[in-house]
Amino acid sequence: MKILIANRGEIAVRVIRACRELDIPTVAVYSDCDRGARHVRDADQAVHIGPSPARESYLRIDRLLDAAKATGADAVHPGYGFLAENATFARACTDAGLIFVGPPAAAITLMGSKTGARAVAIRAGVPVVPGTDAPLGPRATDDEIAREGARVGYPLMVKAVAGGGGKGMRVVESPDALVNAVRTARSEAGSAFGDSAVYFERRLSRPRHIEIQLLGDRYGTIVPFVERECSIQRRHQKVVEESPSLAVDPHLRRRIADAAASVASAAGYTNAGTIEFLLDEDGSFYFLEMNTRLQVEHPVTEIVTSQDLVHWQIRIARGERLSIDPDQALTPDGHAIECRIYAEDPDEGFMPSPGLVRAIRPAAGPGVRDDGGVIPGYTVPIFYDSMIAKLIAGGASRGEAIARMLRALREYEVLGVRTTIPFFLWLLREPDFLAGRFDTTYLDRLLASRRGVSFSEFSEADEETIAIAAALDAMFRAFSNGSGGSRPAGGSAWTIAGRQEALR
Ligand code: MV4
Repeated sequence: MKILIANRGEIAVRVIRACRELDIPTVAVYSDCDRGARHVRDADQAVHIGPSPARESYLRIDRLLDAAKATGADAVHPGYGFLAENATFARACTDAGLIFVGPPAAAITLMGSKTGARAVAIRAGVPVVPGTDAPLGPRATDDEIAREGARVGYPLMVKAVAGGGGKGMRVVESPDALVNAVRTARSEAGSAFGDSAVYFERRLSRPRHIEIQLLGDRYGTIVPFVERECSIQRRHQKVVEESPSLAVDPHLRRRIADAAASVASAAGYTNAGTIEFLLDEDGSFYFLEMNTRLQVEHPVTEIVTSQDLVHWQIRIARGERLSIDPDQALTPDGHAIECRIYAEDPDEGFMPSPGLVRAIRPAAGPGVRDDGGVIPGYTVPIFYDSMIAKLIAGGASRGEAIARMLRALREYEVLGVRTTIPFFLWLLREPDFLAGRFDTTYLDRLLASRRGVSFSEFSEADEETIAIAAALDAMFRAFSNGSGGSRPAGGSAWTIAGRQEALR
């Protein structure tokens, strides 16, 4: 076997690591701006596939297949994003005689339609959020739309059939706003997915996002794992994930896992996939959608189950049988948490902060895993998602995992670009987060309530910075007349740290 990784960044590095462990040679692909990227260096071979825009490189099925042919690769790992959930790509790989390290194209197509996926769940006897069973016809009259809305009930959500991840979603509070919401949702879905079909679901007010990772082999065995909780999201982007969830006890865990396995079986699913659920305040859970790929947050599951999901993806693709104890897969050993580190400036509304990474020192030490994708000297491009690393911490308890994460976040150094590390240093000390009192609306509400307060105040200065701050502070004191000038009392964390240092 020889695997071409049709992706870039941290996930390409993650897959290369698994291949190394299995003694499988790897082929990286890269665009113009990724010539000096870490995944290109780490792979055994690398093939240039085009200009920086993804449409002209990482999304070019023809160039990826040519690269596989040219290097003698006989398998393709899609990673996540890009072509990972593109059934045309999966089929093109198998048609070219390549092993696609992922689910069958038919399963991608089936679950890619959100109404199709709902129908599979209903057929499997799994609860779905009350809603419409078929997409709303493109020529549905205003009367028909209103009748369907009344049947579902308010508040409701208009969702894109081809959507997922919150794109093209609209909340409708009352009947008079429905026809307009349908119109805008349709046009948004049309331009985002090339499919303007929409459907309705009753809106749950404060659900938690619980998902079940699973593996399926080619012999009909499905193994569901301990849940992940991904309720900490900003504008439909996950920022913190953990496993297990504080809201799930062993009995509920088994019920959700059984439901997930039933949906996967009914879809004829194989390889790694994830079933998303909404968990309501009253403890009821509802199927939401299925992700037919390896997910960004897969490491938290690996930590609490001691399984390597990428190893299993490859072994399943090679035709091996799953040999995981199902009870062990559902029994978390400790607790794990993941923070997604982005090259974004949290003090500027999470604006992307691309540019040259002058230095990077990842965190390490007990219970810490760095899934990084960037080396010093690399320029974080403007063309793709700006995640530069995932930091995962594990421990015997949630408290231990969080303490290790806070320690690791303080240890992590990135020079040259702004990162979301200061934001996490703040969030992971919030009382409601620490107590597990949150749902999918938590982070956006919390951020709205603290407008303007700098996150940098919460990142502790390192020794050198403290020394510089102390020296500057001593200088200000020496040259001031004792009134403290116009500087306010209190001040930034640096000022306080400097003052403490000077007082020693
Ligand atoms: C919902 C919902 C409430 N009720 N559906 C957002 C992303 C997409 N995958 C589904 N989403 C939601 N669907 C119903 N019927 C609330 C959300 C939602 C959400 C879900 C998971 C994680 C974060 C979220 C943030 C806002 C809304």
